[in-house]
Amino acid sequence: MLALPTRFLTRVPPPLEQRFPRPSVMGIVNVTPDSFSDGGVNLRPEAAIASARRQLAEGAGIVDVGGESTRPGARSVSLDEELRRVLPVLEGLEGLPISIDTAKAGVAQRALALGAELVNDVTALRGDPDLAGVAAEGGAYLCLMHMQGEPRTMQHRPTYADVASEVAAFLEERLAFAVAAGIPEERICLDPGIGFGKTVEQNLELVRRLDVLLALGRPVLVGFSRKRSLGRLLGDPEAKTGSTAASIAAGVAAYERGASILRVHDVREHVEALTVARALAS
Ligand code: HH2
Repeated sequence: MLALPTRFLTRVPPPLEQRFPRPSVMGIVNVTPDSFSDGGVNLRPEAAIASARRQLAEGAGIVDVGGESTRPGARSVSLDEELRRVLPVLEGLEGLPISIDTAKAGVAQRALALGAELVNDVTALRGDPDLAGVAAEGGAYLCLMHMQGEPRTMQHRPTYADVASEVAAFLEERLAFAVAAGIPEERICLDPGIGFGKTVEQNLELVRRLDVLLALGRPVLVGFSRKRSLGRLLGDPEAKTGSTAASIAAGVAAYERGASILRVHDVREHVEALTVARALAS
């Protein structure tokens, strides 16, 4: 058999916009005791694996597996604990399209070795100095998300002069950083970080003015699913989550304003709604 030099054997994924045509759905499996909407539900690996498989069968293009909650007020978990939570799940999902929701290079590295395609880093490469190198070497897709502050304190009076242009300026800088670190631009998508250091009105404004983020030239991912802003918009000032119906409205609105990937908990409902929205798009 012809022996190929190893450089021909390394993974060269197609551009992110080809791999995830608009609209694509990213399902969610949180292997955590404390995630804001599905905490505890998927702590057993068998439950998490079954949930991911179901979401893929329902039409998700990829499923995001996370072992650390980033809900408002959440505290960080150790590398060992995060690995203990996600590794059995990733092993059970080998060969399927998986994204790893982590800010830790050690977790991303193990996930990529088990076949994960995308690194979803809510710190946009500000958390772990080794993560950019791991994503670059692993040939991974990367999602860079905006967050003001950090999960423990981010909802204490978030302030912006102009939320859309400040989020865009942040993502532009992070995109340049990632590219300089060796991650090809065509593998990167950008995310306004709904609920990460933003009021209800600021979250809505980011979707209304998604064109400001699209002007950066990269696909945009939006994660409005079940976020507390939706519950608060519906009149409960103490809401910790939003309903499925409210999530779908936000997801479809984001798609119509140009979002490519919708990160959602209720895959089947979003796939149905987006299929119709796409058919109706002019
Ligand atoms: N939201 C959450 C977690 N990760 N990643 C991206 N790129 N965008 C998001 O909007 C986003 C994210 C929070 O939602 P969830 O995973 O359901 O909850 P928790 O962080 O409590 O596990």
